Amino acid sequence: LPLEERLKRRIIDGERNGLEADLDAALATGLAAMAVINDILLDGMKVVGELFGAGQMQLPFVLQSAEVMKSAVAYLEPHLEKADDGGKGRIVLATVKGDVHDIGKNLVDIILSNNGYEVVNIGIKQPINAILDAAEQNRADAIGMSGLLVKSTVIMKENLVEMATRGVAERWPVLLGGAALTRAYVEDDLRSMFPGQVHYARDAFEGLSLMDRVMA
Ligand code: B1M
Repeated sequence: LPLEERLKRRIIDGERNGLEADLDAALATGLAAMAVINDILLDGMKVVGELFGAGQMQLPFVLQSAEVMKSAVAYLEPHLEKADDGGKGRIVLATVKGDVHDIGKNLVDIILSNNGYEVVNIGIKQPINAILDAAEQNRADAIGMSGLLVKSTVIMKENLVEMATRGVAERWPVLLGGAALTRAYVEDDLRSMFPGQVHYARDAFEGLSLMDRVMA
């Protein structure tokens, strides 16, 4: 198989053997590390999602694919462009309560960290209490919530309601992202009920440009 196809296959098949050599080979062709992630590896994850959704792939294999994806991102991380060294602002990032998906959240972490933000990544399955405590303790400038399950979109709404109830809606601009969200849900439904700022980020790069806007 050609290199790109082989790398994509590694994600789909959850095959780690030879991964690093293939990643090195991809970088040696002049591809940027981010392009390898976005244009090749994430394509593989997309196929994994489709196969799983269609009942053609069992969960343990999805997990293996996710592990290979994570290893690949970790291997590429030192090669990612680093524009800035922090100081642009601080964001608390979490995957919401009940949700374990963290590959997207961790990509957001990498992109923001490499572009001047300090990221306090508190992990997966985080209830709103933990998110707000972390934001308070770390004097965060913004809060980012990720979630991939449809039920996570409901949790995000509950989280915003809780922030409003506690009177902290205007304290932290909120960034929301994850595959189950839509722009319309965030910008029409959620925004109309939330007294503070709430933004939808389709991907990690939109997350970065939103942070740049929020902090300007
Ligand atoms: Co799960 N899973 N999964 N899964 N999984 C999905 C999400 C699903 C769509 C698959 C499918 O059915 N086709 C489906 C959800 C369906 C639904 O809710 N309607 C699903 C399901 C059902 C489940 C379980 C319930 C399965 C089960 O147990 N029966 C279970 C849930 C457990 C739980 O959370 N309580 C489960 C478990 C798992 C694994 C553990 C095996 C594994 C996760 C491993 C891990 O993350 N450590 C896994 C995986 C890998 C997937 C798929 C295949 C891939 C997700 C992924 O990593 N994508 C996924 C299919 C899909 O998404 N279509 C699926 C790559 C990643 C980079 O994309 O996170 O969307 P994503 O991030 C993007 C953007 O969304 C955005 O930036 C990134 C790109 O730059 N973004 C943000 C994300 N967060 C952001 C935050 C921001 C800004 C941008 O600011 C704060």
